[in-house]
Amino acid sequence: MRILPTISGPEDVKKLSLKECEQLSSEVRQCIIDTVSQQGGHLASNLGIVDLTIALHRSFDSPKDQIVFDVGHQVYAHKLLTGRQEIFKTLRSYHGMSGFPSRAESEHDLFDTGHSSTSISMALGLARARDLKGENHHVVAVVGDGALTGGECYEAMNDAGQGPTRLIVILNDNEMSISKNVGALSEYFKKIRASASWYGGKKRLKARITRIPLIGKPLARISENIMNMVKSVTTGGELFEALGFRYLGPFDGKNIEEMSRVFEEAKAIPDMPVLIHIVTKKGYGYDLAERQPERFHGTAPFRVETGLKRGLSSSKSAAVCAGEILVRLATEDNRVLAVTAAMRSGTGLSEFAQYFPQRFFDVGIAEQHAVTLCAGLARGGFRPFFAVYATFFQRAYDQMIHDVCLQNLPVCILADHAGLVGDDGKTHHGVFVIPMCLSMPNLLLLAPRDSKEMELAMRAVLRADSPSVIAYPKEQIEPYAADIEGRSFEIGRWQILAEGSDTVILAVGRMTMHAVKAAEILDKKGIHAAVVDCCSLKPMDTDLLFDLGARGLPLVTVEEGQLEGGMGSEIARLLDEKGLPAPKLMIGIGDHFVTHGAMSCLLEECGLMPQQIADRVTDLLHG
Ligand SMILES: Cc1ncc(C[n+]2csc(CCOP(=O)(O)OP(=O)(O)O)c2C)c(N)n1
Repeated sequence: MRILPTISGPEDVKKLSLKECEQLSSEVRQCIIDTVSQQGGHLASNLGIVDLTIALHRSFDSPKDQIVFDVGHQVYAHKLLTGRQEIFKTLRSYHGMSGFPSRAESEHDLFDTGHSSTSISMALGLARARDLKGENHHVVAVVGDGALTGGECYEAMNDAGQGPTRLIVILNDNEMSISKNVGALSEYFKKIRASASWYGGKKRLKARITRIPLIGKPLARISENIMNMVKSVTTGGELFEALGFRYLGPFDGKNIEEMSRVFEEAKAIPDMPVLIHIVTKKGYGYDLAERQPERFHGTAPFRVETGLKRGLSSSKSAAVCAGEILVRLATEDNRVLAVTAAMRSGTGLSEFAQYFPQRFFDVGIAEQHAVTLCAGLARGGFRPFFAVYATFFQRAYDQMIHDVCLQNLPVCILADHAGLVGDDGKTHHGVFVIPMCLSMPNLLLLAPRDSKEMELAMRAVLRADSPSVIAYPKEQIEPYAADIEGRSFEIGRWQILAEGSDTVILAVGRMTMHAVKAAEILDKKGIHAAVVDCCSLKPMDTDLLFDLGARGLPLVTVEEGQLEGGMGSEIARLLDEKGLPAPKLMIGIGDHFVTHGAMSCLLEECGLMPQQIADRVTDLLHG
């Protein structure tokens, strides 16, 4: 009989025998494989954490006990065990289940998360709140070894180590971030894990002693006590002990019984934080994901038998284009360096890393450090390009202002995944990058509309001696608009993509293509709209803007980002300063967070599809 369908909440997990838990574990894994192969999603991390999740729900009493998962991409088993089996098949689809923790979905999800390295701070806050209220439940943070490369974890541990707050941190160590984990800490964990091989030896020795007739069993008990005493001396964890934590581990993340026992032990430790080191295997239970954990970290729908993606896309992502361009630039100019914060392949830098290993730096999940490192590299005479998803770049707001722009250093941020990103949803949309950057003095902010413009933009910033951000979307940006007569990309110059006598649509990035299509729709209705590509957002092309403003045609702005403080607002401010009328219509994302789902659904929801733009322009002119 299948066990998973009988689990409607953690209380049902607690009723299971150990053997039944093991059966549940393989059913959960199968369900995750089946669903992710249909829907896409984070596979390898979720497979690796199934047994640990079952052990957590056996020992802790969620939602009374509070469990916070770091990042939140690995909560599929948690969702399946906390009453969400029915909606699991809708994973990451529009109006379906989120791929990340979601407060709206369940009382078992404490925060809506998607960014890394926040769980220990969140859990410490919950634990202190508990103590202030005189409550006594447990608070648990589950954090990966990748997430533990993020500095915020150490700020939190340093604080927690002051005691006397009771807090349990579980280190889910699978040796992987998205790719192989990097840095001195990953070496440290390697040493601790190596000492864990001692456990295998210990188990074998115990089995052998137990088999000795008559005295075997008591002898095994005595020797285990001695071995346990040795354990705390030999297994490391000094780093965490120095931070004021009690360190327990490492333990086998496939052994539900052992983990349950350790969790019970940890629950009994009073008035201090405890770190439990669990060793798991990314991709566990699906051979292809075990062998290629990076490929299956996050995946599009795929065929289970072969691992091949369903529906191959022939076009290159913008990230791959950026990576290829960077290789070309690095070949021509040996000052060019590439930096990533644990997103080597995601940001298209794998090729660069192969060709120029000395000029490539993976700093771990440390966007703040990455930006300031770039400041140092630029100050030292180099031209660093930091390729980062726009949403994670938000982390480095102050570093960008204080360490880069204030120093006026030639650091270039390649802000990938700018705009909506689709099924990862609200934690991942890169819709704040324009408002975030428009106010930074000395900064160049460029948003090329396609791969051809992207190369021109990257070459332009290399020639300029300034801080810069080049923003581009997640998906492909194949050239689509014909060359503008003899005109090459220029910082501070916009490009007229279509002429028109009734209105002017000022658009940026991917929205320029939507504006061109909207203009075609309008044309059929007898409305002639000019379309301008505002590819240089800082500085803006004020000559052209004021000229257009002075013509008296109604202006419309279209951007795939927050309207507050965005391109339209800035254009309105500039026009107002000049005594010219503000745009009549500003299209973009309102003052809310956008959900997850297929990109087309989200663009539609935000009113950013060509037909919707055309309809609103029609209403403006004829309404
Ligand atoms: C601030 C931030 N930067 C980058 C990412 C992208 N990212 C998502 S998961 C991940 C790796 C996490 O590794 P780990 O914590 O070890 O978890 P695992 O997937 O190995 O279980 C990265 C880099 C992110 N979510 N947040």
